Amino acid sequence: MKIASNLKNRKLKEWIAEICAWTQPSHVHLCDGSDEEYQRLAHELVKQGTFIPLNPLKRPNSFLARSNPLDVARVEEKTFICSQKKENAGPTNNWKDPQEMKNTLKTLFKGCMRGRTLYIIPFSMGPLGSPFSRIGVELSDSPYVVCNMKIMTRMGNKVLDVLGEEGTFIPCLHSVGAPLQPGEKDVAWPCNPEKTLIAHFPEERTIWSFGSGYGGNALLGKKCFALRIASVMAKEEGWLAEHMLIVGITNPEGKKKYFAAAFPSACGKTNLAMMRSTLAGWKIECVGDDIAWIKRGKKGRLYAINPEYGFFGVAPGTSPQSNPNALASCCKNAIFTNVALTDDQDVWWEGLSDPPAHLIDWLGKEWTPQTGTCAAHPNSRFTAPADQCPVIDPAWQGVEGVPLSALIFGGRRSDTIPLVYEALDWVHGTLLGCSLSSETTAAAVGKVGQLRHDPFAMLPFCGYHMGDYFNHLLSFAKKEQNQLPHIFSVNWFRKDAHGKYMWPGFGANMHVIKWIFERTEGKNNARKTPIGYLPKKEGFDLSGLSVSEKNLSDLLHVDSSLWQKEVQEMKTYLEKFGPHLPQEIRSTLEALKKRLADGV
Ligand code: O2Y
Ligand code: MN
Repeated sequence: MKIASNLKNRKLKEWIAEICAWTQPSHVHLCDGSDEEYQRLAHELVKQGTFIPLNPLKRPNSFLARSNPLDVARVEEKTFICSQKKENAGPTNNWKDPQEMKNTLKTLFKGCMRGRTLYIIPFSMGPLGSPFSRIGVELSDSPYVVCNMKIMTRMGNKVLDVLGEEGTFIPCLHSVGAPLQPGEKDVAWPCNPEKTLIAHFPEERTIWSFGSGYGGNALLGKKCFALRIASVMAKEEGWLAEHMLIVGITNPEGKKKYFAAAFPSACGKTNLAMMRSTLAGWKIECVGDDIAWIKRGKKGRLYAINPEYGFFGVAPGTSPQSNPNALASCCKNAIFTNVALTDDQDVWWEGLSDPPAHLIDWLGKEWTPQTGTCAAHPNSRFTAPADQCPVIDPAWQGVEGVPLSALIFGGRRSDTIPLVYEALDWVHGTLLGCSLSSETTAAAVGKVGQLRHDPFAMLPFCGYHMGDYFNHLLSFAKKEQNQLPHIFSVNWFRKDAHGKYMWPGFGANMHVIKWIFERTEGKNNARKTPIGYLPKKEGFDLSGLSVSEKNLSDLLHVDSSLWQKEVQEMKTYLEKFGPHLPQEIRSTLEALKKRLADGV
């Protein structure tokens, strides 16, 4: 088969030839990343029944896709880290021997693209020309993936130019796992849920994904590359690949600082990334909503980029009240997956507005409010270009990254964890990240309200032993400690004795951000407690909020007996990392226990 002549990279040509021979696609297409190419593919997807064009007067150049109901989310139980040694994957990852996994995958991939086109998708994670950026090439038989990758990454010819003849790239192989027999009619969402496998080979730095066309399983630049493989590269090369949003905060005097924040799912991460501030004079702008690549820069400061180019946001719950900027981001040039379709060919999901009288639901069935089911799938998504976000930060594409003044860890906790507090130092801050946990919501599988540990919100995304990852974070304290960002914990989800939220959340979170901003300025607005620095009540701005003094006291109270239980819970959890748990984390936890017992 003839492969495009403008492919100059020797390794890439060899790899493509090998994969074509194995998977036997009917056609090969090298993606140039142009708008014309996107339109052509979108048109084909409409003909195929994968895309439904939306009303151009309401939602220009936008499409709805409905997936197979068995292919609706990332599948952690089918996601593997295939390191040479099992120990290197650690207790939080599924592991398979790399040779064994390759053998399984080779069988699955043999002839799997028959009757389909293999798309060559060169992409850059990070702005082209940035020292942070890394190149990947995804070979996929899904045109839906190509269209999403065009929005989510910098993609096409310009990437091949940077790659040149000898540049290195991360090979990412993807197939929906549904070859077509001659004359066989395709389905709208080809996939192979029984045989789905998402495999990462950290030593080889390759990704193989089979059987799913959905989100994190198929858009391999995102979770597979920018977190799992990048976390391994980051450890070896001395940087960090984090599951963090990045925001720029400007105070009324015009001083700007950047913060990065990690939250487990269902904690309002995208809402914070694009928050509309309700605090007069304070502005918040979005650099990224999901992933941060962080490196030491000038004078030992940490600088961050968002390696992505778009948002793959969860739709349900996104509304003019909760996140008007997310809605504006997907007002045009967007792809919606598994949301409901209105009678005037627009999109709808739970929480957007009052339910319309009639819809077509995510399964393509007639729906009315009496139907009694969700019209949109709880994990339905919008894919939207980041530069359509009204509050996108002017520096979001800067090649040097933005300097970080604070790292924030937040979970959904109805008790114990105060609204906000600051760690004593980097090592103590690392302990906050290690012990991050959140209560499960209806959006997740399993029981509602159960505590799920999710260290650094990286549980499904760390490509190596989590204990070694803790150690890697600690290694940053060894140099130029005074330049490191301050570390904070936040909790917007505290409930009172009647089960009512004590903090209004959303735009009001800017009051917490203001306190954090001022802490990083060295303002004396905190009191030292056994768990860290908490706001002095008089140092916390409640202006314009209807939060009672009593609620504020409770939100900022450290309950010693609850905290002693919390420490025990942390200890039990962290022991699962065995000898990989850094001694400094153990001793920092012991010191916390002692401070709680002593009350100082
Ligand atoms: O289910 C999926 O494939 C999407 S998962 C996702 C998408 C965007 C941002 N974050 C996540 C996540 O699981 O953390
Ligand atoms: Mn995420």
